[in-house]
Amino acid sequence: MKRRTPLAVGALLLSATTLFNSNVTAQAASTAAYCAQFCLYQHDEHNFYGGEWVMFRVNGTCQTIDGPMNNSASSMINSTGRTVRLYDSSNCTGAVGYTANPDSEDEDFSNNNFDNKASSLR
Ligand SMILES: [Ca+2]
Ligand SMILES: [Ca+2]
Repeated sequence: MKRRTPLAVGALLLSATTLFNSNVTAQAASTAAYCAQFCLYQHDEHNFYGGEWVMFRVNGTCQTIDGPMNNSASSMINSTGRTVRLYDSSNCTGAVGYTANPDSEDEDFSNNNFDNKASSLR
């Protein structure tokens, strides 16, 4: 019976590692699904794990995208009932570069020719 103890400990450690990894994955998925407003993600496929993500409260006014997300957004989730427009320039000037429909999501801005460009939104 004593000879089996190390194996049992090893199995326990393996289980703990597996549990931890699955927790991280579950947390990432649930946080992405949890976007209650309008969220921008630095990478494709809403992959904020290792990248930035920012949630905006869309209220009809222009909001500047600051910090590392400026010119870096690659995907979005729009959980609002509003149309959200993204602009390449700051202060919502110039042409609308991307239009997010109400209650929609987009895993990749590349096919919209708007990857890593958003600097403001309304
Ligand atoms: Ca990006
Ligand atoms: Ca820009």
